[in-house]
Amino acid sequence: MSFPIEQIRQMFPVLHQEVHGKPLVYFDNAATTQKPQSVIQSLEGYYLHDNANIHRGAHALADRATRYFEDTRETVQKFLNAKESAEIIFTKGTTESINLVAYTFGRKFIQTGDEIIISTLEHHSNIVPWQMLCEEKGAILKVIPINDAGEILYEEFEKLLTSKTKLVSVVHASNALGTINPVKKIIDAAHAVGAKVLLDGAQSTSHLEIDVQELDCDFMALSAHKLYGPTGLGVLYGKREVLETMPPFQGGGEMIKEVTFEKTTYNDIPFKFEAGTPNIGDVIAFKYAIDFLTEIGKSAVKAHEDSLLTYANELLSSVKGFIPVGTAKEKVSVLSFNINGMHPFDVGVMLDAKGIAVRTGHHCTQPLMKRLGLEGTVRASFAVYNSKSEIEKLAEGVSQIARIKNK
Ligand code: 7TS
Repeated sequence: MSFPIEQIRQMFPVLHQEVHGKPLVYFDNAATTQKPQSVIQSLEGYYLHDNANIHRGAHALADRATRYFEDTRETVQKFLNAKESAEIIFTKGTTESINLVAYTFGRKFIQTGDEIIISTLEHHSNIVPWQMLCEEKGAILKVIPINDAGEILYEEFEKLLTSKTKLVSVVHASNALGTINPVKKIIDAAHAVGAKVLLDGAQSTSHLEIDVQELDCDFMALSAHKLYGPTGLGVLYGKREVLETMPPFQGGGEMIKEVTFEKTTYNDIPFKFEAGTPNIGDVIAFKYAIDFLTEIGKSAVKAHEDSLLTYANELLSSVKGFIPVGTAKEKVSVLSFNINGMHPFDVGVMLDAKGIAVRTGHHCTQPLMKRLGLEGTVRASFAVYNSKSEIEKLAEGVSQIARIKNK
């Protein structure tokens, strides 16, 4: 069966508009994806009919809101193939999920002289929390190097592992280059020295089949807004046995069993990590985003996006002055590039004038850009609703822009 691209595009109202008098081509999906009608309708329906605070009300609306909220937790559990829904914690996003681990697991288990390993490919949100922790604790941050294609040097990673390694925190798929890391190998090697592993799944979860039990990662962080869901919402998956050893993140309502002025006892997971009223409406709507992806099927999504990436590479490689950045063998649908002699921002503005939305700059990966000797790149990132004709528009646009400089 051919991929039902037109049917899928119809589900995304925002795509059907003109920008600067040109039909919108949205290629900024690694920053955030657009939302299907079902997600938008769920948000509207929640505030029209169901709005109530959860977990503590005796009335019908509170009961309904709680049920829908917990339905999403179960949907996420199945989506990641976690063992139980208690291992799914709702956060504000990948950034908060990583910070939660740094503040709780990190503060408790990482001491002076201990080591944390990350990679050169990391987003700032998987660098800075660990630097802050290392500074506080006198721990050591080690970085896995990469080759010029943007792939980590696995043998170098093995050399960095020691009995002092307490945590390995790596990106599953790079936002700046698209590289898919060999995470299963990384996890197994880290476990062999007794280290825990956190995967930054911000970019992988919308493209790749995820099975946290098979991967055996201890934590996975993700953002709903990169998965066709609402902004300001994310998930931290953690193994029960690890989460149970961790102190709470924030103190407040919901995360307690009993409070007296002398002593407080904490709630069970996942509630121990969900202090205060959560983002109820967005959590409820997130279920529809996952259902949307699950119905199409991740393997069909990946095949479609791979074909877009291959087509884009094919068309753009014949453009004079086109310099691809990040040529790893295993990639998600991210195409980073530069045009010889042009600043990435200027290319982005010129593409925008043609209705084509891309991102330019360092993509919150400044150390990676430094390693590559670049100030930044132009990044086109493709999603399930993008089409081959949009890739042709990108290639045509880039070709026109490149001709100005590279005659
Ligand atoms: N990790 C990776 C790999 C990311 O791509 C991002 C966001 C984050 C963490 C942080 O996610 P947040 O939802 O908490 O902000 N990446 C991008 C990007 O590539 N362009 O804009 C945001």
